[in-house]
Amino acid sequence: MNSLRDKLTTVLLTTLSVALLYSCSSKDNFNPQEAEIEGEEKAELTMPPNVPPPIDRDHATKLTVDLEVVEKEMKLADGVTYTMWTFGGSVPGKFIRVREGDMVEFHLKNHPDNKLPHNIDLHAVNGPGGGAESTFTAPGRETVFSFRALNPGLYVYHCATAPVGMHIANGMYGLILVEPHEGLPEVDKEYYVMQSEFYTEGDYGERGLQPFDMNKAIDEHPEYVVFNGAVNSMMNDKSITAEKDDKVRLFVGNGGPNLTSSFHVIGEIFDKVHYEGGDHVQKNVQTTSVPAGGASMVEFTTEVPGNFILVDHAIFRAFNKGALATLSVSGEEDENVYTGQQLDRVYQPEGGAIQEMPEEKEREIPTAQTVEERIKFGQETYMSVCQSCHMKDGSGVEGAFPPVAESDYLNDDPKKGISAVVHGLSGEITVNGETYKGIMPKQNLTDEEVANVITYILNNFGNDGGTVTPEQVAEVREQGPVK
Ligand code: HEC
Ligand SMILES: [Cu+2]
Repeated sequence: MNSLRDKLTTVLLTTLSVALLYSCSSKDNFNPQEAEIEGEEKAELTMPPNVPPPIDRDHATKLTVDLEVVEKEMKLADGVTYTMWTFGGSVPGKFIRVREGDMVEFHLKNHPDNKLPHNIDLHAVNGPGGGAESTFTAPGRETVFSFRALNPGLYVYHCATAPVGMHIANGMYGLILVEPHEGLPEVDKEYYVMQSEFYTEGDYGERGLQPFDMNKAIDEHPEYVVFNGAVNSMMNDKSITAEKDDKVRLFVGNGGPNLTSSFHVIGEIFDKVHYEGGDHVQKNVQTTSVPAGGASMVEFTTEVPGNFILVDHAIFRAFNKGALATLSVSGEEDENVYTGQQLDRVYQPEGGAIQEMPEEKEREIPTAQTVEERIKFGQETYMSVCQSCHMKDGSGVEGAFPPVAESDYLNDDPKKGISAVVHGLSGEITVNGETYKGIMPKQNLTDEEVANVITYILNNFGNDGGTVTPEQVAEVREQGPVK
């Protein structure tokens, strides 16, 4: 008899404790609207790519946010500047981190040297205009309003003063994180990355102070698509960093004003994505959409060292408009995860070992009898082999492939051109005053073909002319790289 009662008691207790556990862990009755406000604090704001530290408070507070609008000329790309309108002196604007339930007292200050009025629409606000209606602020003024952070998540803020598109296009956006009251899972590194476009009167790379082009903005034809306000803002010594086996969280935003980002990190898989910046988590994601005026939190572990490139996978934006950044991961290689190249050898489609092959057949290459023929044959080689990188008109691709048109590097000594083709070329070189640090693979061409293609280039694209013979090519092949 006793044992039955014991059993019943056990069942009851178990049910009770499960119910208790459930109510504690998944829904703990936190009501951000009713949370008691204890004390007050000033929010720490950070410039990109930095993020303020996690909030370790276990209560809601009155949190003061001070944000100053500064209009100033800033670098958009090498040799290119733009008059940016900024929240806090950076593009994107300073990162704001608050806790769910906080009462945020927001101060918007418009520097007296500025020319225009501004305001702020924070997507984290429940209230008219997301605060815009309360913050219209002329130069030399300050406005204040307060809001309760009711919905945890990652939100965009932006200026909403007419013409709104222009204020956003000029750099007026940033991110505000409302941390859930229980906090976010701990990670090793957090970074702030925000994509946006710039519509300049000059073409991509055209030097000088570039004015805003309203027509290109309306047509949605940006010259620049960038992360954190400038081409190369997070490249080389400014790369964001992590160590092997770090857990990394990126707070990714998109200021637009027009384009949706196909955000991707080359060589990484997002273990978790809080898509659209909300509560839902999608796992094992390659590329996540970040809409204009939206955000996403992505998390991943850096299992192996190396450079991992952040891109908008609408890929011309990455390689031709600037949407590139680097996460540089240090640490020991781990062949259990990634081996690196294990082999690079001659490939014989017919299976050289099994079949009896006729003597390795030389490719049939017509021998040029005249310089004109050399140029003509050279053009064919150029169009089939070289133009994919150096472009049809020899102009190259800025920052990636040097021009062979009017190339002082080549004209200085055509042997350097021969060498690039027969031996390949890497390491830093300067062509017409621009530095390149690319890799040109050595090309599998005969002496005759190399003579033709270099002669073609020398006699086209505004170069100095001249002829290269197969004998000269053979010499360079013998003698090794010329630089
Ligand atoms: C896969 C891309 C690629 C292809 C294909 C390619 N190159 Fe290059 N080339 C480069 C890169 C990158 C450099 C610069 C290397 C560096 O920065 O050290 C370069 C440099 C050169 C240079 C010296 C710099 C200059 O601009 O004068 C010449 C000449 C040249 N290439 C000619 C050729 C010719 C001729 C062909 C075709 C037979 C060819 N390249 C095919 C990528 C390429
Ligand atoms: Cu504005």
